[in-house]
Amino acid sequence: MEISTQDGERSMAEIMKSGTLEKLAQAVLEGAAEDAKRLTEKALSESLPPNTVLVEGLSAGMTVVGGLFRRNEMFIPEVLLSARAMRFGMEVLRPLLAETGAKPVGKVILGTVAGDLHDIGKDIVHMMLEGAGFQVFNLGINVEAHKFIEAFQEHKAPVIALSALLSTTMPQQKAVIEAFEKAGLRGEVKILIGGAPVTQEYADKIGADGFAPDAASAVLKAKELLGIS
Ligand code: B12
Repeated sequence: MEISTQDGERSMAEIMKSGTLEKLAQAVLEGAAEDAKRLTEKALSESLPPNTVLVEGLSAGMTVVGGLFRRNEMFIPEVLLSARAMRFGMEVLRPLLAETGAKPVGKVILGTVAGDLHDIGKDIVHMMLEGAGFQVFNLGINVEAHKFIEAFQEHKAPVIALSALLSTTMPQQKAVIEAFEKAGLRGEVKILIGGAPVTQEYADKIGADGFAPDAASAVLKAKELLGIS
């Protein structure tokens, strides 16, 4: 890593730590799952907060992957290897992010909508919510609208969080809202939506209660929707 003059202000320990995060991002980019796991553990052993390791290490790598995929410089098999590497690191972080929340502050039902198989961002939202003390019922990917209703009837979670990564599956977020309306349950839930192509404008348009652009703001939004400060 190149050290600029600005780095003169930082301690050697900090520079070494950021070096680990860079290597971790690189491991995700290269799809090196074992390295991603090892570097996640190393970053934690350097006392970096789990959240920093997630955002500045694992997610940073995946953001680069996103850009390369978009420009056709990286292809699906490689993207899947990166996703796997990210997951290896996430498994190390999961219990640590979960244990930072003292007692459950609320319940959230979370899922990727029908027709959509993307789950990396959703699972980060899951971890961050858990870390903030929420109990999360993660329904997985490709979840039909009626499954969200069934999960609500079972768990009585007041927040339904919907992930969509494709412009073709965004309308499924609307379909879930309509399904709650049809079931006469719309007034009992707050619907939070997200995913790379989703915007506040879209949330307003389909009558969702909230939108958040990333996992950290998803936590803030979920709290806001439940009136928790
Ligand atoms: C990884 C990936 C895949 C992997 C998914 C692996 C997995 N297990 O998830 C694979 C290879 C399977 C895949 C397949 C496809 N993909 Co894809 N994929 C991506 C890629 C490169 C990264 C997505 C990702 O994981 N990002 C990292 C995470 C951390 O970010 P995120 O998902 O945005 O999540 C954050 C926020 O959005 C938010 N968030 C997410 N969910 C939620 C939910 C709530 C409630 C809230 C509040 C917030 C929130 O918080 C997260 C964390 O901060 C994106 C490119 C991109 N830049 O997004 C394309 C992308 C999403 N894919 C795309 C396409 C076209 C496809 C395919 C159709 C390709 C094909 N021709 O087959 C298929 C569709 C499969 C399907 N039916 O779902 C397009 C979508 C274009 C569009 N607007 O519709 C993208 C944008 C790439 C592109 N530019 O072309 N893909």
